[in-house]
Amino acid sequence: MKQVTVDFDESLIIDCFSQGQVVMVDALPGTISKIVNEKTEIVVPAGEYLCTDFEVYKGFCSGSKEDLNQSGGFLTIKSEPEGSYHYSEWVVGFELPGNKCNALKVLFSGKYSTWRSQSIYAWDYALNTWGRVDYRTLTPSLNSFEFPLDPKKHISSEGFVELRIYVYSTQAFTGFYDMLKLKVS
Ligand SMILES: [Ca+2]
Repeated sequence: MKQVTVDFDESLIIDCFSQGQVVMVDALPGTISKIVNEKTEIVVPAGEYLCTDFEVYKGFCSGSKEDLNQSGGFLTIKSEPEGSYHYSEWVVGFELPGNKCNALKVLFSGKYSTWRSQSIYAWDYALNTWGRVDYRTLTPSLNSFEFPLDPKKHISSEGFVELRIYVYSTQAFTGFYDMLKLKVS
């Protein structure tokens, strides 16, 4: 909540009401005091952040979220057949101690039993939908890479970030996920 005093203007009052904000007329002629319900912006300290949870929607999983926290030890997901394709689909959640930063990146390291094209989506809190943020083919050797997210779209007002990892193929496969973190700078 923030109180500001602005020059009196009828259109401003109407506009404030239309946004669900509270407007109070001040005792001083020609001015009003406006109570604004501002979105609180909390800056996330620079550093690396580990996932808080994950959920597998398609595929057979072994391992835990701790496997994603550092190199060595894999979270593995074996694809699940459905119709004439094999799928793996899982969602990883992060909880940042804030909702604003200048630069946000995903750090990923993993491989597949055989070459597979992997899509990573991030939940877009502005559009309320998944948006694809990375697409590449991963090899059976460890693939380590990073890519940016948009802090304005991909962090909720409560500091949540969600990533969805999606792969499908005509042939069965297994994903070996070594590391999945966020980096804030
Ligand atoms: Ca690991």
